[in-house]
Amino acid sequence: MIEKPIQDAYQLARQRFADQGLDTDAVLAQLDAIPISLQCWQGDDVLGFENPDGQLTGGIQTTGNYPGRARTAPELRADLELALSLIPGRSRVNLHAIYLEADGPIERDAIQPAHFQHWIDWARRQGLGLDFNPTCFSHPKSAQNLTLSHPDAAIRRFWIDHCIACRRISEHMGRELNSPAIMNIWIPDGYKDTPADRLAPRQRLINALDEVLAAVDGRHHKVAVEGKLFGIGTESCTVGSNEFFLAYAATRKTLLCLDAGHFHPTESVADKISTCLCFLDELLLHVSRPVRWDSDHVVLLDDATIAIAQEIVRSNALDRVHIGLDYFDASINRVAAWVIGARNMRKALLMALLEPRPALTQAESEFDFTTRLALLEEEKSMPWSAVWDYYCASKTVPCGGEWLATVRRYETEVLRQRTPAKPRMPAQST
Ligand code: RNT
Ligand code: ZN
Repeated sequence: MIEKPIQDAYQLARQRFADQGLDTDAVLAQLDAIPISLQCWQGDDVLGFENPDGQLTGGIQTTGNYPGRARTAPELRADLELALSLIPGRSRVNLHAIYLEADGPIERDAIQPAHFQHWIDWARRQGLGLDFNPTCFSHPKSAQNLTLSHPDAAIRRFWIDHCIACRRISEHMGRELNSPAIMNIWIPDGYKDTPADRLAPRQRLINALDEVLAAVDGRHHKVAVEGKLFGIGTESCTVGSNEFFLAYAATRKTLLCLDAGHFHPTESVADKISTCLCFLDELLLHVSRPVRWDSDHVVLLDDATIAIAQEIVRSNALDRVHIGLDYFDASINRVAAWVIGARNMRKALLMALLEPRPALTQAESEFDFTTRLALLEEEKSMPWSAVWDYYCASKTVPCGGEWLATVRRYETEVLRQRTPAKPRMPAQST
């Protein structure tokens, strides 16, 4: 039963949007069906369960020591369940290979679908799709920040075999859950200082990736590749640069992953979407928030996120652009971090779906840029938030900040009881 003030506000908003030719009921049905993939690694600071003493390496970093990091897969699933109950709409869960559940140590080139069976069973019960990624970092064999492009053929072989094992697992997940798993390959490969040879590592990377692609045929998973500007310790050269992977994806017909934190700070990631759609069938997004560097802060409802949503909708590409979140903040409640970022992404999509598109494109086609600007600015103060509240209420998810009380209760009852034997990160204020 939806409360009267929410109903009333929605009816008024519905009329305002109808006056612009928009059917908000239809928009909400469309919004609800857009999958957003939640990154499991926000829940445990990208540490995984492969090795209880494992450290995050590869030039990415989580900062903060907020209490309550998930230490086991059941804890992580419980935390995800709470987050999912506070996020309206269709979600997926994005895993990395280090989130396996095995009885003893198992090398990454030997992981099997069985190591992810609990995740698959859980996802089926929750009605979720899974995405799955090789973990080419946080491992002794990635200590030099070189994996698929490593000059040593044996190390390269190890990472190729890891990626092939991950393709089999992705394929299994997609088949089991009847929803293709997106398998994103991100590697940390690069050099801190100016390399003498930038070409050879890139050629090795092409050959390694080609082997990974040739090894498995699959209809139930899709391979994406993710480029990057730089990482900590690879400031001078990133082997898998954005140009490298754009060209690779276009020639090999894989998906390209655009991570919002992987470009120069003044570049618009949103603007890249339509260009990529001209040359690629499908894209993967890692929606994130870089603050001064690829810091992976929680996604805000800011201009950058709204622009990304607008570009997907304006390009009619909701079925070609897969939306995943990629941030990891250990300085705040980790469940709240998921909820805030995922709700913001979906709010941005709602705003984009509520644009008066025919009027905008007509103004543009008539070179009436005055009208175009006026419409775009007036759009910002249209009552989209009343539509959002009604949507949340209809999904029995809290409309506004009331969700925080639920997270706080869980923090007291569950998260703060998880005192780790020893902190995994340098102590910081909480
Ligand atoms: C790193 C990439 C990569 C990772 C995750 C854990 O810069 O963004 O996608 O963040 O896969
Ligand atoms: Zn990413």
